[in-house]
Amino acid sequence: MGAAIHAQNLIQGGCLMGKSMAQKILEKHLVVGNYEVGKEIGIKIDQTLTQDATGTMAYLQFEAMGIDRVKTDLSVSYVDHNTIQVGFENADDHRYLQSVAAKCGIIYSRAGNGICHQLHLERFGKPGTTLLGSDSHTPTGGGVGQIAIGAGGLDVALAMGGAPFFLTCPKVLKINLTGKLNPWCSAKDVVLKMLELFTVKGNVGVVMEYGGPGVKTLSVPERATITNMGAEMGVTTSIFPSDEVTKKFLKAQEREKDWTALEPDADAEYFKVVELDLSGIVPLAATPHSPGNIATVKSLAGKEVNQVCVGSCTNSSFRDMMIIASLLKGKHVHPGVSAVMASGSKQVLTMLSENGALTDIISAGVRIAENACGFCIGNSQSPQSAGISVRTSNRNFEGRSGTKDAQAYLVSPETAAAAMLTGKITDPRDLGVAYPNIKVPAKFSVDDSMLLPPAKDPTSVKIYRGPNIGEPPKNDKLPDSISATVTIKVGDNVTTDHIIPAGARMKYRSNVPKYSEFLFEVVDPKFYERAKEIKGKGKANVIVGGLSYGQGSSREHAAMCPMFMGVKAVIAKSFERIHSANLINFGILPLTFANEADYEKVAQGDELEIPNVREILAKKGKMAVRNKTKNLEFEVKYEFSDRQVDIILAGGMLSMLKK
Ligand code: MIC
Ligand code: SF4
Repeated sequence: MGAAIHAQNLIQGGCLMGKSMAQKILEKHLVVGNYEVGKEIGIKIDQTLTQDATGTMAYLQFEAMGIDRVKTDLSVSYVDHNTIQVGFENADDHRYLQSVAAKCGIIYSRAGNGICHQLHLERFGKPGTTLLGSDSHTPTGGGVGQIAIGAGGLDVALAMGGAPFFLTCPKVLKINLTGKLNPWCSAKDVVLKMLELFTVKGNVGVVMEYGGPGVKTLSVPERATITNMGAEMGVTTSIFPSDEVTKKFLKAQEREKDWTALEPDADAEYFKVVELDLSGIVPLAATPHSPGNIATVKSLAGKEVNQVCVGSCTNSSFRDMMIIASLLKGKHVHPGVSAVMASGSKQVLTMLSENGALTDIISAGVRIAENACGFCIGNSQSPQSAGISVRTSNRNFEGRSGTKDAQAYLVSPETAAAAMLTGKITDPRDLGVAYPNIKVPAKFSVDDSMLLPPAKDPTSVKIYRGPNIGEPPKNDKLPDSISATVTIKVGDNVTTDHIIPAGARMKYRSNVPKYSEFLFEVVDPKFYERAKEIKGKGKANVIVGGLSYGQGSSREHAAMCPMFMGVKAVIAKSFERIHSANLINFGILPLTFANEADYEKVAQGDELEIPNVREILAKKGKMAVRNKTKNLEFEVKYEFSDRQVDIILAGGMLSMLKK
């Protein structure tokens, strides 16, 4: 035994071990640096995706770079978030997006076609390739064996221009799946189990690679549900092998030619292997207000439910919707429940309509929303005051549903259907009916008519700019020393939904001065006024945060709007990957307390000073923050590559590119 461990160490030390899937793809795409865990690497991006809420800024930034046509193999601009269109803003944004796509060589997916991640999986995702998307759930593509990563719009714009995407070379963790899911237990329960095991923080810089004999028991949409919600754990991405199941899926989508096999080497090296027995999974739920608060559905059974929403990029495949349809067939939604369905794509909705399942859903009394994000982002279907909403989506942050005191529970389609019928949280195994046997067709309904190809003659396209479209704001270069006031101090697990809300406010995404008025709205509605006053006095604003600051979405407005309000630094116990990259891109310093206990040494309203900050960064020296109000000093840490230091000194990526 001892000898075996020794031999294993020798092999690891001598780097004779085989490669994980992540390593294979990353190495193949490496353009800057070496594959060395923890070091910054630059990779070539094959495909990009944007959605309308992050896309307008991404394309404005792309335009500002002065590049005429995208340099990727494929770039797609989806319209799925802001489809409600109350007021002119969203429609104007969509016209802008359509025209810029036509001119710059991008495929445009029209509103109504579906949710970016579901659509990309169906129509474009290719095993072995890289995908960068301006949405945190881009890792859905890991379901077909892509290295699919979420990023801020500016990083996606750069990738469209042919620049490498920079990331910290990740540690690869293997999840060894064994067994097979029992009836009523689904992929959603698997990822909720993962969230119970790994929580929503502490997984930055990790790729989760799924393997083992259990993999072949999961379909591509089931795998995609799992990789989709990897985002909630804060990992760089999650990936499944590309196997016969993947081939079958691509064939059903008339894309068999896109298939290639992908698997790790038999002796692949992982920093950790975690065993997960699918047959031990039971129905689970994420309870308010975090996807990481996991409980068994059984333990919550009996709780009265006011609303049930099915859909979102996590659970809106044909099979997911068929589960709902089959369980509702011939029955009615409980009178206490408002039930809503938003299927993930036009393809899924068409197939439900063709096979009659849509009739079963409508007859049961479910409200049919369009194929879009809808309820998931809280721009529609806000629950009643203090209402309990059961959802198949991936995030239940406070206020995200559009109702501040609502309680959202995240569950599988099986558990959602049970709540629709009973009006209570119900373990679906207790419904007392047979588990539906869903036959997934060998051929899906393929119709790409809502995917508009770019113009053949780009010179003929005039870019449409309605009054909602502003200029992307730029920052000044970093001052020699920072003299600032702590405008707000927040606790652990502050999400980008807390920093800048989505929902009804999202229509201002293309108008940064207006959108900035809603910074920290759900936490402290006075933030904007204070920040404005401090900025007016010629001082900088500083934000103080706890652990895992900036969790959740990729929205770069959570950095861009603070930048616009004069925020120069965020000092936190730790940061999430995408948000920290966005802060750097917009010239804001993400600093961590060298000693976590120093978090207590700073309060809202304190006057801070970071002397000689430019000089320190240029030399990568030790940085101290002076708290003038409390007359004390504490050390802060940063880990910036030379490239990142240059970006920060210049006052952000756009200023640097200009220079
Ligand atoms: C989300 O689910 O939070 C969003 C809305 O899709 C965001 C993107 C955005 O804020 O536009 C995300 O996941 O990145
Ligand atoms: Fe849309 Fe919700 Fe998915 Fe974000 S998580 S892309 S809002 S469906």
